[in-house]
Parts: sequence; C-alpha cells; structure tokens
Amino acid sequence: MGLTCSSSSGEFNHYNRRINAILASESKNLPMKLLLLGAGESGKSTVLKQFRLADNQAFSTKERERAKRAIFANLWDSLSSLLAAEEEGELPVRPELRQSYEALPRKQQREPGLETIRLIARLWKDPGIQSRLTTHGSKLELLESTQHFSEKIDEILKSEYLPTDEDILLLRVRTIGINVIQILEQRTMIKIIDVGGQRSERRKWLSHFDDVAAVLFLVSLSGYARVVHEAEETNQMAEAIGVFTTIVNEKSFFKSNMILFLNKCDLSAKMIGTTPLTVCFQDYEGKENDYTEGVEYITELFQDLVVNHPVAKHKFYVHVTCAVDQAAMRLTTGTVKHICVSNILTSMI
Ligand SMILES: Nc1nc2c(ncn2[C@@H]2O[C@H](COP(=O)(O)OP(=O)(O)OP(=O)(O)O)[C@@H](O)[C@H]2O)c(=O)[nH]1
Ligand SMILES: [Mg+2]
Repeated sequence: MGLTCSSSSGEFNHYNRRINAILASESKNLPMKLLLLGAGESGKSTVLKQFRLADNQAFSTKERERAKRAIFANLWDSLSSLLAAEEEGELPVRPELRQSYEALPRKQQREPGLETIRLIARLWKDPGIQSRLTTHGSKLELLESTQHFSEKIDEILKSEYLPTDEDILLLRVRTIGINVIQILEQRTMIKIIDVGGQRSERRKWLSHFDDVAAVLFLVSLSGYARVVHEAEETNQMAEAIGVFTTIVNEKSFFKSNMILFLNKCDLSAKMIGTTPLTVCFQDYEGKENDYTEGVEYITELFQDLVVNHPVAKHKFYVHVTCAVDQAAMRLTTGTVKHICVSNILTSMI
C-alpha cells in the first residue's frame, strides 16, 4: 500500500514519503519494538510502569492487591537485613519481639500476611531497629523503598489499604521473564519489552533482539557506591559498563536508536555529598562531592562507548532521570515515544 505523487516540490515529496512510511508500517501491522535493557535494579520495570501511567493505563485492583503483598515482602526483607546486622554494644531489639520474629514459620516469612506485618510494624518502631537503621542503613544497602514503606506502615496495616501509584512505583519486585505493554503513539503501536536484568535473566535477552527500533538502556547513577545483588563482590556501575559495552557491540542493534537513562539521579545527588565518585572511578579528577561534574563524567564515559564505535552508527540520546518522579517521567517517556516514531519515518527515507 502507498500513495504516489508527481509533485516536483522536494518538501512535498519528503512529506509524502513520511506518509507512505507510516502506511507501510500500519499495513504490516507490526508494532515498533522498544527494548528496555540494563543490569538488575537499574529501574527498567519502574520506567515501564511510567510508560503505562503516562498512557493512562491505570493499575487494576488485582494488580494493587498483588503489589500490597509485594510491599509486605519488601518490608520483611529490609527488616531481616537490619536484624541480621545486630552487633554487640548496640541498643538491643526487645527480646520478646526478636523471639516472635525468629519463631515465624518459613512460609510466613516468604509470603508475609497481615499478622506478620503487624509484628513487622512493632519491630520497625522498636528503638533498637531505628538506631540500627541510622547506623547500618547505608552499609546494608537496603531496598530503595525501605524508608517510604516503613514511614507509612500504620496505613499499610489497615485492611482497606490499597497501594497508590507512588507505592507501586517505589516497590521492588525482581523481574523474572518479561513484562510487555503496548501503547499507541501517533497511530503507531509501540511494544515495550522489559526484561529481567540480573545475571541469571540475561541469557533470555537474546530472543528479543530482532527488529528493535530503539534500545532504552538504564544505568543506576547511585550504583557507583553499591554492589550487585547477585554478585556482591562486583560494583553496580562496573557491571553496568560491562553490560552496556556488550549491547553497543551487538550486531542486532547496529541500526537501532540507543537511548540511555542515567537513572536514580535523586539518590546519587544525595549520595555524592558523602561518598565521592573516586570510590568507583579512581582516575576521576573532578570536584569530589560535585553532583553535576560527577554526572558529566559518567555521561561522557558511556557516550564514548557509543560515539567511538568503529562500525555501529547509533543515534544516541542521554537522559538523566528519576524513574519514580511521575511528572518528570511523563515528559521523558513522551520524548522516547517520539524518538521511536521518528525512527520508522527516517529509517525508510
Ligand atoms: N529513589 C529512586 N528509586 C528508584 C528509581 N528508579 C527505580 N527505583 C527503585 O529501585 C528499585 C529497583 O527498580 P526496578 O524497576 O525494579 O529495577 P529493574 O531494572 O526492573 O530490576 P530487575 O527486574 O531486577 O532487572 C525499585 O524499588 C524502584 O522503585 C529512581 O530513579 N529513584
Ligand atoms: Mg524489573
């Protein structure tokens, strides 16, 4: 299918070719593929949720109920890490609470129900836990959601509580397999695929590499001072650089757009005030606790891997993001959708 026109106007022909390109893609009925990649915890699923929200695809009650159980599990994980870090000389957690915690059957630990959460709430409020949170919180690398959910634990305890959009964005659930959504942008269907980023999940990536219009690669900016969950001897930023290098060299993507989200800028902005970039980049010579200089340094590092590539000619876009910020992400996801749609137009011109 296509339109023809014999106009001598270059501009008109250009416009005409664009229409033909859209019609051609529509007639094949194939959605554009946007593939979210990145190491574990970089924020891929959070970004996928933002694409959904920006497209007014609201979370259903069933999804919110599932999220509620996951929030219980998040609270349990953070609490267990804090209890495991008990050290001599610290303010002890009330013994009767610790005993109740230790007596919990395994099933209730894996899938904490309301009773378990009541116990978790009492433990969270215990002065021993609160002091441990202050002294060990950063060393233990607790889930990002810890502070948010522990602060609203009384609300979470209510039987009528259903997670808000904000809660769902902050919730941590490791992706196993894939999550997929479809959104319509300027009459073009975009299929967005979110894969699991942990090491054991990456071998499944290959089956999604065909016909990718754009790769959206996520890097956690706060990862310079955090370790990989499944390989604690490895720094998250080093892991991200390794994975990104592989993706940039992947033949299947030589013609795809490459969009980089330097994510968790909110967390890194706080972190850089106390932990200099040199903990990860020994040759960094910029100002020690300067967030802007630090981000520039990291941006250039990733940019060099793409721009200086001997073969691939990616169009490369970089965004510094906070994936849990709904207002900002509405704009950023809009830009990404625009990039995807313009790609089908330009690739056929
Ligand atoms: N504060 C803050 N938290 C974020 C940001 N992006 C993601 N998070 C949180 O980080 C955690 C991990 O995010 P996910 O979206 O699950 O990461 P992922 O890349 O999908 O991880 P895998 O599924 O294991 O590959 C979640 O609790 C998110 O709410 C951000 O920009 N700022
Ligand atoms: Mg995920």
